[in-house]
Amino acid sequence: MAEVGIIMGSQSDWPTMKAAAEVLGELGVAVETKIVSAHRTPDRLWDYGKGAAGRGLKVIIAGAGGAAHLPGMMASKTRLPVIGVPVQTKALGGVDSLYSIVQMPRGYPVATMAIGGALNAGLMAAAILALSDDALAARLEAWREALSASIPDEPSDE
Ligand code: RP5
Repeated sequence: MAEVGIIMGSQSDWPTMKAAAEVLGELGVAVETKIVSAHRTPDRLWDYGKGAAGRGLKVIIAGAGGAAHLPGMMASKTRLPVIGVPVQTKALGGVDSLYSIVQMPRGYPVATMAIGGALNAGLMAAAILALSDDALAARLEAWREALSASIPDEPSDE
C-alpha cells in the first residue's frame, strides 16, 4: 500500500516530479503517482484529499506550475503533511509557481521546496516517515552517507 502520494497538475510536470518517485523507490518507500489538477479536475482533487488519510497515505507531495494552486488546495482538504514542488515555467521561470505555493494562509501549511525540487521533496517525505520507521531511517542514513562520500575533496578540470 502506498505511503506517499505524488500528485501533479499535468502530464507535463512528470519529468520534474519523477525525481521524487525515483528517490523514494531507492529508499524502499511505496508511492502512487496521479495527475490531479486544481483547475482542470477539481472534483478529482476533492476526492483525493478527502480519501487520502483513510486510504493509508501518510505524506503527499504535490507539484504544479504557473498558477500552482494544487498543493495549497490539497492542504485544505487533508490533515496529511503536504510538500509542495514549484515546477519551472517557460514564462516566468517558476517564480510564479513558487509564489503560488509558498505564501499559504495561517492554518494550512505547505512545506515548499525549491523550484524543481522534487528530489528533496522525496527526501523530506522519507524523513517524515522515518520518524516512525527504524528500517527506513537506517536506509535514509545510508543514502545520505553515500551522497556525502561521493563528493570529491578537491575540484578537478574533468
Ligand atoms: C499547471 O499548469 C500544471 O501543473 C503545469 O505545470 C502547468 C501547465 O500545464 P500544461 O498546459 O502543460 O498541461 O496546472
